[in-house]
Amino acid sequence: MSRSILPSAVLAVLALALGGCGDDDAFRTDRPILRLTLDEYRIVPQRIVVKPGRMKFDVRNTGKHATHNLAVQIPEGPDGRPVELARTETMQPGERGEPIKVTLLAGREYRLVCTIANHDDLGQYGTVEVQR
Ligand SMILES: [Cu+2]
Repeated sequence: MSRSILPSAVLAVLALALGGCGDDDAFRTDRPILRLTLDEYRIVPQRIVVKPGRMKFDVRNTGKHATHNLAVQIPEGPDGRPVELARTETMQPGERGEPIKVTLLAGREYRLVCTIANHDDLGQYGTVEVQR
């Protein structure tokens, strides 16, 4: 059983290493809508820069075998723990969720994450930076 775990762990580490290189690879948009895809185990695009205001997150699970969702969080709330602002329903592979809307404030950086199982640990997270 542990044999099947190892290759995916190695792939997850490789994915993290690849995702970490290059600092100017953020997706930038002035529009109030973000179309994101979820798969095993990523949020695409992973780094996003937007303008302040009401943002619509239109999310699809393009993965092959796992369910996913998308939560928008403030990384550190008053008690130092993440605060969830909104979360999509759980999507089956190939499914598109009902879009969620969140008001994003200038100067903040929000965290995106799939809250299912250990998908966060496997690399399924991202950021939304809000610039004027
Ligand atoms: Cu997931």
